[in-house]
Amino acid sequence: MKLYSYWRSSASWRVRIGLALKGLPYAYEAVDLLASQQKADAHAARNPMRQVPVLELDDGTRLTQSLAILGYLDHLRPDPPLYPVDALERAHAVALAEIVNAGIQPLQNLTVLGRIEALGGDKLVWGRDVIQSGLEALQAAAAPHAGTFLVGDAPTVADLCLVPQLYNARRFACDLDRLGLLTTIEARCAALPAFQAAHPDQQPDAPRSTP
Ligand SMILES: N[C@@H](CCC(=O)N[C@@H](CS)C(=O)NCC(=O)O)C(=O)O
Repeated sequence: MKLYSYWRSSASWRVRIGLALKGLPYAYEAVDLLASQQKADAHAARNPMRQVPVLELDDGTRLTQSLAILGYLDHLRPDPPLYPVDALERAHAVALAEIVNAGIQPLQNLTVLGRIEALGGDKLVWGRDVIQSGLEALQAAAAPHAGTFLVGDAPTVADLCLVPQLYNARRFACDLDRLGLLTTIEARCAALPAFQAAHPDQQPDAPRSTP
């Protein structure tokens, strides 16, 4: 398999965690979002939304949308499950994942921030506000179901969405003191090798710091 990814892309990061948790090997193909490589026709042929991630299977089939890709990985290798097997737990996990996937990340992606700026708005204030209010809603929604992780005692698709979104929250200077449940769970995720391997700084296209 080949993953088209960008080191700081939160949606790509979700898929990298899923691949690592399942121990699935893959080739990494960087798409430089800052150089607008996602806008090129070659990438539009992979994903008409001109976004990463794209997971290309060995037979050339291309999968897009991180949550759909994670669902595919669960069928390919069910253990450990990213989507809980129990129907209610699954619904809770998907609801939390969608708060990030549909309710936060699309409001602060590169294209939207560029439009805010072009319209004369302050993209950093906008980004901070939508991430802050979204994560506060996520925390309130998670509280009744949380165990060691967001839903129960093993990482689910919800945690795979949480960790990259908190990274973005720091970049936008959100107030994390109000998000204690989320940052506690983030720390538990960060202790796991799969989450460490998927971190942006570990990716081949991450800028190398000069000695
Ligand atoms: N819902 C999509 C979101 C994909 C997405 O927004 N990707 C961002 C990076 S995290 C992107 O490629 N942005 C490029 C752009 O905005 O031009 C998914 O989960 O895969």
